[in-house]
Amino acid sequence: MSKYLITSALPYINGVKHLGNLAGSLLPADVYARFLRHEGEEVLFVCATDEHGTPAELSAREAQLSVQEYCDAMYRTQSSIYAQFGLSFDHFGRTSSVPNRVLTQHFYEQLMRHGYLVERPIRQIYSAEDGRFLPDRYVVGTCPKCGYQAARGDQCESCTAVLDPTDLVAPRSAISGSTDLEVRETDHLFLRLDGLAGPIRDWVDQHHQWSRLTRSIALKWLDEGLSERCVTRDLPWGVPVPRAGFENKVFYVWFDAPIGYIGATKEWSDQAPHERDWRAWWWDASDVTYSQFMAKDNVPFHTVFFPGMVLGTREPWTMARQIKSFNWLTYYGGKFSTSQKRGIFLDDALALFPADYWRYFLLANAPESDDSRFTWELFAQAVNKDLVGTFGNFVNRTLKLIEAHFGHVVPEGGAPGDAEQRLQDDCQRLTGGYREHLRHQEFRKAVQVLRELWATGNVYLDRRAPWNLLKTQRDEAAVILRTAINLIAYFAMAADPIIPFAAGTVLDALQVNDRERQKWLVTIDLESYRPEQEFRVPDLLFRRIDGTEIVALRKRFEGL
Ligand code: B3M
Ligand code: ZN
Repeated sequence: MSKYLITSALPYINGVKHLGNLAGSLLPADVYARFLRHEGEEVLFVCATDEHGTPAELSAREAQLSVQEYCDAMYRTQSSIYAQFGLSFDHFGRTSSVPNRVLTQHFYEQLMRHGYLVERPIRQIYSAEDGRFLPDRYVVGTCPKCGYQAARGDQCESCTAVLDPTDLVAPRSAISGSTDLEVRETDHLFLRLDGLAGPIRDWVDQHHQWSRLTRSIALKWLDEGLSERCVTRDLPWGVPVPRAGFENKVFYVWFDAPIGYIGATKEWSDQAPHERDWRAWWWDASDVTYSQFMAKDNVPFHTVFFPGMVLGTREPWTMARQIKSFNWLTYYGGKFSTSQKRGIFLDDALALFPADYWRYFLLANAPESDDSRFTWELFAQAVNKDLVGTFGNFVNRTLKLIEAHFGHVVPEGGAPGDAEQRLQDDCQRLTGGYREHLRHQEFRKAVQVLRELWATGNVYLDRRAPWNLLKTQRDEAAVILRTAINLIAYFAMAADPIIPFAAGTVLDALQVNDRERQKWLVTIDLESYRPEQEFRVPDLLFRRIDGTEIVALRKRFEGL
């Protein structure tokens, strides 16, 4: 028996996230968690807001709040948005929590003890015009590796090279644009990644099941050779460094952020210490299978940097077995941009359409093997064709027909025939494939099969045309409709990981009880929802998005 630990990359606290963040980590992690729970596995799905670093500080300043107040408010906003999207976290924590501080300082002690942290003087960039040290990402310039001209001091967005600000050619302040930058010397701590390269590579080599994207990024980093990385910063906000002379410094945000996965689990366990044990998931836990979900720019930190930290402690922390990474979701082929107000933020998305519409589209078009495009036209097509036209239509026409001719109970009829047997076999085969894809975290393929499964319902109804038999062969019509209402229950159960709200509405209307729901899709039995069981006809599950609406949405979101 294995236990499944699932984490999504921790969203930054500095504002409401956009559809890309949902598509590239939070949502697929949720689908996987929901799927495994249905499969009867023991699952722990944790996430948190990533609250340290300069983006938090600067956003707070913009909002004219203290950093603490800003983070408190934004934590509430983000939590509520994720709940509205149906993200089924067992716990959604914060990297600024006490458990995370304690754990981060523990990692520091261990790494120090084994000689993987060293103190060195560094030359830091100070901007006279801004009156402050410039954190890495507020120094921009030309990437020394690929020549991209707007590379940030921590990472080049174009080639994903991880950088130090002093690596940049022609650096300037991202705040003021000033090139009047001066270098001052101060002591910082460095993680000896160079000394950890061997163990990290051994660990990477043990994971051939990673996708090509994840592996290639990890290997590229390792092949380029690892060097020491500075893990402290001259900032007031963050996890304090418990060391003489470091009173005004904190840990670098990427040092404490991944520890936040453990910190969030500890928060969860502290809420019910007699029932929950965070150590059972993280410490010497060989029965735990751990999957991480993230966008590709986070891969170096999860395949090299954080594993290096973990290996350097020489303690038995759980390490990821699967690292599922995603390419970009684009808005009409371009980058989602906060500053240019291009693209769709999650609060706007929820105000426009129900969460399931977004979930369905983003999973059907998950940027798995390549970037994928969001366009309103594609969005409307997915909603209109698949949700309204296939699933919604099948549910609606079946239940309406039964209601009109048999009332609100599953019709009684004769025995199922060959057509029903074939249908059952098809469903069994399709759900088998669907479960395989979800098990392998192949979300696009899973949705493709789900769509095929739904389509079998409409094909069956059209072929058997029960409406023609109601007068002359009422018994036969009853068998067909009884089979069809059973299909609805299966379709909804299958859909639950992808569109949980609509699935819940359907299962509630059919009064499918928890015991039935727990049977999930393992054996399809189109006779299990019995005659005489009562149902309600739910309101229309989905609504069409028409052409004029699309035009208006395009205009509203086209950006500056
Ligand atoms: N907050 C970056 C991001 O949102 C970062 C992820 C942390 S995962 C430990 O892309
Ligand atoms: Zn570059």
